[in-house]
Amino acid sequence: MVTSIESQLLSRTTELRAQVELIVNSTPVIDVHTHLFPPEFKDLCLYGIDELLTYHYLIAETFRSARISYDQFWAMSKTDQADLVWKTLFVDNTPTSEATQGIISVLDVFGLDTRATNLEEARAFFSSRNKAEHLEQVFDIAQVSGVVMTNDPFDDAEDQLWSSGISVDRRFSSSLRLDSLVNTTDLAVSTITRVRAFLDNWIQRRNPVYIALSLPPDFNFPSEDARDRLLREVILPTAKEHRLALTLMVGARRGVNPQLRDAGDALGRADVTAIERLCAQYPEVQFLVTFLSRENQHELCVAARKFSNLMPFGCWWFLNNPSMVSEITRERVELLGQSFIPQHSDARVLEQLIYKWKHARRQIADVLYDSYEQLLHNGRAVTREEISRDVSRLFSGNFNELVRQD
Ligand code: FIX
Ligand code: ZN
Repeated sequence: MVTSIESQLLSRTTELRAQVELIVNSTPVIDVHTHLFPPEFKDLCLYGIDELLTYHYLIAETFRSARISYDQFWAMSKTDQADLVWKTLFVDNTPTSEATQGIISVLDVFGLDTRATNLEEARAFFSSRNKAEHLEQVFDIAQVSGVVMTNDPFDDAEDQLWSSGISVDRRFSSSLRLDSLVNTTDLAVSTITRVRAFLDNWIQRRNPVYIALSLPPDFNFPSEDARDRLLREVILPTAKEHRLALTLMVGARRGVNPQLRDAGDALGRADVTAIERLCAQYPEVQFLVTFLSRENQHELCVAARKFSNLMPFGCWWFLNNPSMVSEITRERVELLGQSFIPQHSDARVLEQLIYKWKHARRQIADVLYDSYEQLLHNGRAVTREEISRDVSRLFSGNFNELVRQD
């Protein structure tokens, strides 16, 4: 039976909202940047309440309210640290920050007491879980079809695991993260040749979906430094030769407070024109780019309008808060339509997939609804199929097209 297009048009706002929410919540997403590892990676695969509570976002927040020195905190065991985080942020205070609300979302989804005075019940629950079944359930709840890992080719622990012949869960794709290479300064010509051969070999064996690099706010291109040489002589030629996209994450100021360890990084406003010059000089390379500073977001959208090899992605780290996700996603929809990747989770602990995607989907659904509602007001209604097509493009289509290696 052929139904006329008129009968499929969502011209009532209540029905439109219901359909947008349904589609956004049920469309599988590819998580394009995480720090997750599959169970085959043993201790590198983090899950459970103690790992969740000792996430560096929560450690930074704990130091703002607990009276404890850095040395005292780092001398504690992981379970004692988790107890302190729970008491400080969830018992003595109300968990209103995004990172604390994330813990509440995770406990709630598993039917655990979100007002508990200690972690007994949560610990018993997570330790009773079968790892493989737990992973299935988390991916299912989060509606995540695949995640991209962050793989350091110079990390011995990781290398030993790869080399032990494990077969990696197909939902976990690898990415070649080159921060540790860029932080070295020894750049003899022989080193460049050796590094290129080493990376070619790694790529052949590990089959990454892209090459990635995080950069400080003062990143410039071109420039007279060792990083520029590595980019021109190693990273860009490798990306070109293997037809791999280059993911650039710009604006992290590392180690602003080293006492906080992983929680000690901050951000700074960067220069988007450096990315414009890269995109112009290397039109055959696809660039996936995210900036850490709120102040760079609008400029990134405008740059993406000028270069079709530039794909903005994610609301990274300090921007992964509902107010920022809403603002940035609105800006992107208004300037780029559906030609961007709205979010990545940056999850380090498995169950974070649940809250990071639940919270992101809520903001994305709101933004999309408002945009379709405006379209309706301006004279055009959309259909369910059109909403599905748009959400699939945002959640997986844009990424799949970019990393296609044919
Ligand atoms: O450089 C990165 O990939 C960052 O995402 C991390 O280094 C950071 O610690 C983080 O987890 C942010 O969410
Ligand atoms: Zn990350």
